[in-house]
Amino acid sequence: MALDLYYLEETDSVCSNRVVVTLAEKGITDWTPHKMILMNRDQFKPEYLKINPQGVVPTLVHDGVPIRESSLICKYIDDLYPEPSLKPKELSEQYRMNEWIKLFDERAFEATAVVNFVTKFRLTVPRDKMEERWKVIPSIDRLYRQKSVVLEGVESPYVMRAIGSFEMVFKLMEHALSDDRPYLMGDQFTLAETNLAPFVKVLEMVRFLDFWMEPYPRTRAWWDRMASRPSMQMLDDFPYSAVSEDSPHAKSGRATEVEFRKKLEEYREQFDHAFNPVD
Ligand SMILES: N[C@@H](CCC(=O)N[C@@H](CS)C(=O)NCC(=O)O)C(=O)O
Repeated sequence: MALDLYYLEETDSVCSNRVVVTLAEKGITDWTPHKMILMNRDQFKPEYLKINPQGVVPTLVHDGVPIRESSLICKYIDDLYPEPSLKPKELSEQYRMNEWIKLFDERAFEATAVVNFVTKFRLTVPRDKMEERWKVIPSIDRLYRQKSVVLEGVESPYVMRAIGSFEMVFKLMEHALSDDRPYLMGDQFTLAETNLAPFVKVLEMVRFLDFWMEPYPRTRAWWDRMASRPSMQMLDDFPYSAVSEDSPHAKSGRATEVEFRKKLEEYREQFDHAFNPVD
């Protein structure tokens, strides 16, 4: 059996990291790495577009068959190697896990990209480099989002949307974890964890995690459990990590913190009442 992974090896490459962390959690090592570099436009090379027509990373190729979409790749890997299983046994519980993953795909992915762009990309990538990138970006959604966030900073409406998305995710998590379960699905560590932890990692990289998670102590404890796992610690060895206080993520995050926190407070004042999970 041949498993080839086309991915980005960077601490903040969230979609690739979902897959890398899932492989590590399952103890799978016999895969062939194909490291991609976005700045070299590897994702738009004809041979890559054949396996991923949207020109996005990652792609897993299993015996010549391409599997796309990071959350689906993680499920595929878990089905391909049943042990140790990263999904609950009960069908209804599998559905619940998939409901979490759908929420992370739909809300947390874009929110994480916005946090990364309003900090590191906005403050460290030269504007002419961004303009070059925007001229050839194939997705109108990404173009509007990136331009708005880079040009308007925290005043971009996408920033409020991102705050709303993470707030919704954290409120749902805090509620689910209120029975002191260690993981979202109970005692079992599952794909719900591997599909969210790389996103939350970016909040840690830009030093937003401590203030953002203040009202969510159980979610914070969940994150501390994630952060202590070797599969997550491995990400700190990748390029662009933010262990150092001088890293671009740490510096640009700290430079944005005051104005970002104001937006978070504004959101909580206006919308906190609007969404509160109950049993
Ligand atoms: N929904 C896709 C999204 C993949 C995605 O957007 N990947 C980013 C890197 S994290 C990418 O390839 N960006 C290409 C670009 O910026 O040109 C998935 O989950 O796999």
